[in-house]
Amino acid sequence: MNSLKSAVILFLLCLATAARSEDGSCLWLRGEMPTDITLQIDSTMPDDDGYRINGRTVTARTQMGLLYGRYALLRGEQGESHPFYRLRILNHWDNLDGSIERGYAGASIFWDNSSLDAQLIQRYAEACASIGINGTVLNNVNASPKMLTRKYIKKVKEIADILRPWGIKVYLSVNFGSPKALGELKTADPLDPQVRQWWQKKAEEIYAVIPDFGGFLVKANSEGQPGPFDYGRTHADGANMLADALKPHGGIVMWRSFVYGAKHQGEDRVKQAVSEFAELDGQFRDNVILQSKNGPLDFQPREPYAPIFDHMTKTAQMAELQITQEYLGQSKHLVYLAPMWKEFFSFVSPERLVGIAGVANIGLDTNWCGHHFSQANWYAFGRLAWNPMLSSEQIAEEWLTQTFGNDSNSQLSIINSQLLDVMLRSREACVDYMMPLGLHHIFKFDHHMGPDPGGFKANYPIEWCPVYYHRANKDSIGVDRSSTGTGATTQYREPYRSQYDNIDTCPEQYLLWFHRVPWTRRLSSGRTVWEELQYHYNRGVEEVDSFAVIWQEAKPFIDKQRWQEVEERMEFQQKDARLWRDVCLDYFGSFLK
Ligand code: BDP
Repeated sequence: MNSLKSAVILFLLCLATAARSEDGSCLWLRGEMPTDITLQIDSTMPDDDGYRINGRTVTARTQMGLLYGRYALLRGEQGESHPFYRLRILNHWDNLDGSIERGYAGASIFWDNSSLDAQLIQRYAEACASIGINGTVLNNVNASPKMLTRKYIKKVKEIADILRPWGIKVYLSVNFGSPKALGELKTADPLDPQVRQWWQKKAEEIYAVIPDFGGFLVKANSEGQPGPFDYGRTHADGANMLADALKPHGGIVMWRSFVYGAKHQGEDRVKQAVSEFAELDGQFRDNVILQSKNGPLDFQPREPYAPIFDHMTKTAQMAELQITQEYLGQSKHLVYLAPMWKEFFSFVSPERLVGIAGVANIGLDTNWCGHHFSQANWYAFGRLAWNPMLSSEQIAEEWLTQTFGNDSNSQLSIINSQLLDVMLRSREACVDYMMPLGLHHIFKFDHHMGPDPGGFKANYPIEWCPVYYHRANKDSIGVDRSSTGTGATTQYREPYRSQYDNIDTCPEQYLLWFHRVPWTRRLSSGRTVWEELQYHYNRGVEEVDSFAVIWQEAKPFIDKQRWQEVEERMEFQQKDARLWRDVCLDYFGSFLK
């Protein structure tokens, strides 16, 4: 009864919001709270912003717990809940000129030359708080040194002041070379006393205006960014220097393991994080967290888990997930990402991590995320960061109800269950029409939208060229990463090491990732590798076609504007899936003629 009532309240609330914003979109749980809820503080509860809901009474130890609990009540939750992770952080790859690296939903909500849109940032904060997100990195990991100048620190303070009531701490990405790049010192060597002092002073300057500042995120010695290697130092030297500067203020350093092309240039790219970091385990300060992408390459539609998570047993670790769909159709494809993230958690136990970061898909577009269904990925990220045990299905159901409404007796609930099915199948469909059987990184150069399996540019690093990732010829396809090949399988823990190493036991979804396979080899279906590729590419296209049929059926139940906007993208996705299939099958098929 209560949950039904909440759902109805929620729906009305969403409609009201939609009308107000004239964009037809409901950003879950935005707007006024119902007034018939009783709130109680209970100082005996664990100190972690959790809550207990009993009927219409919310009990928590902290004000934030009460806020989270009220949102949970609106979702129809009952009982007690505590956040699994202390750090639930969005990473915005926003540049100071307002552009967003890998952003597909308009310009930055934080940065451009005009003054802050405080109302907009507050709405963002509410949406984040409603799903438990409690931190945000405000700028791109490819960080401008200017971020640390007085002008921008002042702006960060303004943003922090707006986010604070919603329990959201701000963090900044920093450029490791800042003291030198800003012309203040001649070096950025982490062991140089002047450099260490520069960072201490910088930390003091920040904390003087933002006392609850969260800390720094760092991309160092990767893709051309400066770092400790520039001075013959290690990642630990670099991270510890920043950690020491932040420590007196309670700040943390999130140091990224997404590195390649520096110290281990020439080595199989998927091995380089372990090569660079494993030997440093145990050398990091206790306020350093190593932040690693879920897979060892780069946010592909499907990757095996990143083995770095197995290697760092004495170092705190966070997973970095990509909410923005750089490699999964950007803002044009309906792809629900929770199943991909749950797949990751099935290999890397949530207990191994101290937090989760998600590369945001948020911009100035009226619907925030470009594609209405991409909002579901922002939502799912927050919900999984709160509780990684939630199922993809439950999260999608919650999102659908809050977005399109719910009435258990109506046609709408039938449509919602069909849309749920679409969402749950969408990631596998994307893998099928883009890169099945362990294929990876065969995207067009630079912008990564669309297929280019034959891509090669002599003036580009080889690990940016699609041909490097499948190495197809007339006999075989795939990369031999077994113990007799590049040895990437040896970085995995058992039983995966043996399983992936052997072509007969390697799961077919990773086959071409770990093995070089003759086109004529028969797979479990009885089909050859070539036939199996065709089967998957065709299945992906058929799946998207079936999603489009369901979307047509949903038309009477969805407001006109949102239906139309999704419809346009759905048509594009159908065409794009065909393009992927046709280009890839033409290209790979050409080796077999
Ligand atoms: C890749 C993106 C690039 C990012 C990089 C990173 O293409 O824009 O800067 O990852 O994570 O996925 O640092």
